[in-house]
Amino acid sequence: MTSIVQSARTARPDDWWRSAVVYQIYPRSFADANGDGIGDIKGILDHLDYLSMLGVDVVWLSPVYSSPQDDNGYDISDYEDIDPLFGTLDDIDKLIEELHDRGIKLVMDLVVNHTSDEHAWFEESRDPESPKSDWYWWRPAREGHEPGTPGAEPTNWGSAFSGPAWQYDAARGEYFLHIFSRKQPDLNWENPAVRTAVFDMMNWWLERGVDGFRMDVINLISKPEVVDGPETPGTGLCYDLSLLADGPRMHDFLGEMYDAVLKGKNLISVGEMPGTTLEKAASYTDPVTGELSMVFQFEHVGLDHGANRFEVFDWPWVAYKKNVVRWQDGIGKGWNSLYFENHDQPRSVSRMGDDSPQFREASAKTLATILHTQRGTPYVYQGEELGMTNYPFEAEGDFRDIESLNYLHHAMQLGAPAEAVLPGLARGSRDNARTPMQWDGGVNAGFSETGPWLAVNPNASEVNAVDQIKDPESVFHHYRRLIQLRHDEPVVQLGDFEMLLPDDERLYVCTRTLGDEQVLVLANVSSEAVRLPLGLPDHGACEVLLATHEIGDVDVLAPWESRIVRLS
Ligand code: TEU
Ligand code: CA
Repeated sequence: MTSIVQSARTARPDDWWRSAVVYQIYPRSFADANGDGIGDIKGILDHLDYLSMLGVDVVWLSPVYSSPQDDNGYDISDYEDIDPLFGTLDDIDKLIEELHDRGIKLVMDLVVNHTSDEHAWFEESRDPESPKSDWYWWRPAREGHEPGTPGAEPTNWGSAFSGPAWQYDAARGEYFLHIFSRKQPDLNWENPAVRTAVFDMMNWWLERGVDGFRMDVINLISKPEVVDGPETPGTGLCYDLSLLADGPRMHDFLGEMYDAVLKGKNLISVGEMPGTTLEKAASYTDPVTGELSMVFQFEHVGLDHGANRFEVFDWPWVAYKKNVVRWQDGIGKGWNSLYFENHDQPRSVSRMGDDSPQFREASAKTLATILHTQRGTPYVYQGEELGMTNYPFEAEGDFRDIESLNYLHHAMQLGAPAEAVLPGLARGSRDNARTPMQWDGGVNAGFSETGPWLAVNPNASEVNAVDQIKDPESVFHHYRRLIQLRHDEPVVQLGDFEMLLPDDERLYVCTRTLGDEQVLVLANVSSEAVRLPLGLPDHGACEVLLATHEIGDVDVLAPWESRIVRLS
């Protein structure tokens, strides 16, 4: 259903973000200025010149708001204050100012599918007589069941963090919905007062000077009918998050948000949308009727998963290439975000590349070449620009993430021995992305004076920012050049995408075309040398825009070699 407001919308002129590159900071792991082992805003302030050198246009800052830190800040107890762990409102004002002085914009994380259970709104809501009694998803026990007993949950919905998605609240005598942890109750967006409160808060941040929002699981704000879903085999629960996604009122809610907050302000807005479809993503980002600049979709990051993210297979390149084509073509007039990494994904060089000492650098560069020559807005996650790798996790005590630990404990309750679960956890855990940023080869990798909250990767002496800044051939400088290329070349920003050799398992080859301009991307995604097949566009005498290796034989790509050449 298209509302009147939406159909009255005109194309946005404010689409500067089509040529931008975004850098994500996960503050807990970026830099610790006060020596408590946890990253903070002052730590970010100490490294702004690093971001300038890299050349990024926007910083997306993961949550720094008041929070009990059950999910590292994605459980917010006050949207309009900063957690003392990270600093103060003065610190954030300073960050906005100093970023702006360098021509960098700041995007805040907006986590409004749920709050913390320690948010005043939730505490009030637990009282059925309070004006906020309907601000969350309260439901009575399943009919014929004693409230609070096993199986009495209103539906069989499973939480993304294992176990039922309903928690019994003895004070209220009812259950509340939490798609994530039980300390993250879902807000009831059906209630107009909830929407107004969220929009007011967003405008409060815009008045403080921020330039946009990254919207956490925003396609979960409109829920489907509250009824049982199909059981995920062997679990007794329905764990399919996509069944809860993209509910019927998404366009109403986002349309209201657009009108109340986003419209006409030159902002960047990106909706994180697990389980969304290509068609939906295109509609959310349509330049005329859509509500958002772009989305994070999840199809490509699920390609190497079995039953869940802790069952990980080798990276399926042919399937990935097919998926790239599907999204590059299918998003149409809409717009996509380009990412391999963020704070929820394992490190790409370990997952898709070859993180052995011999090929780590080349594969990190080539993965970057592949991502940064697609159409869309590229995101760089802290440390990705250094080719940081997964951590060699072994024991339960090595992990910190609630998702990993809940999964392990839940599997053990169901009878699995820890040894059977830990290898999958090591490969799939979000903690791989959350080890401290490797600034230098010294104590705690230059992240902190103190032992950090999550161990530093033992390879910090070989993989760190200080060394890479000095080395013009480093992964860092490759990223810097790719970012420069996006800024300089309209064909990289906007050109049409064509995949060549779609069925080749070792080569990733594509062209981008804009008017008379055309570039060719050649990449070897294997750890063996590969001879290029006949029939590719003639490129031997063309201008090389960026290459990972000294070019010897133009028709042979060394392991993980990639080149970007100008065909026209
Ligand atoms: O993540 C949502 C999400 O669906 C996943 O990427 C998530 O990591 C989950 O593990 C699925 O397996 C967002 C945030 O990025 C994440 O850090 C939060 O934990 C989550 O929402 C809840 O706010
Ligand atoms: Ca600190």
